[in-house]
Amino acid sequence: MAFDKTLLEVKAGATVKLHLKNKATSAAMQHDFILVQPGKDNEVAMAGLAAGPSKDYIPESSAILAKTKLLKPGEEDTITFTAPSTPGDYPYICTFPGHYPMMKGIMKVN
Ligand SMILES: [Cu+2]
Repeated sequence: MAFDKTLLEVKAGATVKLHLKNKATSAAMQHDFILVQPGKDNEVAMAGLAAGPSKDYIPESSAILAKTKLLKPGEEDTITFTAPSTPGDYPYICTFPGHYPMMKGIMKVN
């Protein structure tokens, strides 16, 4: 249970195309990719838990910069977004319950 890439590097303001595929085989293993403002990973993970299954554990939050859908095993999603204009290390997480401690990475904006 992890992202296969835990470090992504992009240029500030660049158009980023991201493809996420859930390669899990267990039906209980659902995943998403949620890119957040620096320092907001824990807050967004907790808000995801509070949002619950009816929201696919994806909260409404101004700290979220980009997100995929919540994917069941075998499903995939491609998103296009504009990278932040401010350089820095932006965390991304999976907000499915119990995954956040292990499923996270950093998008380095240069
Ligand atoms: Cu996950």
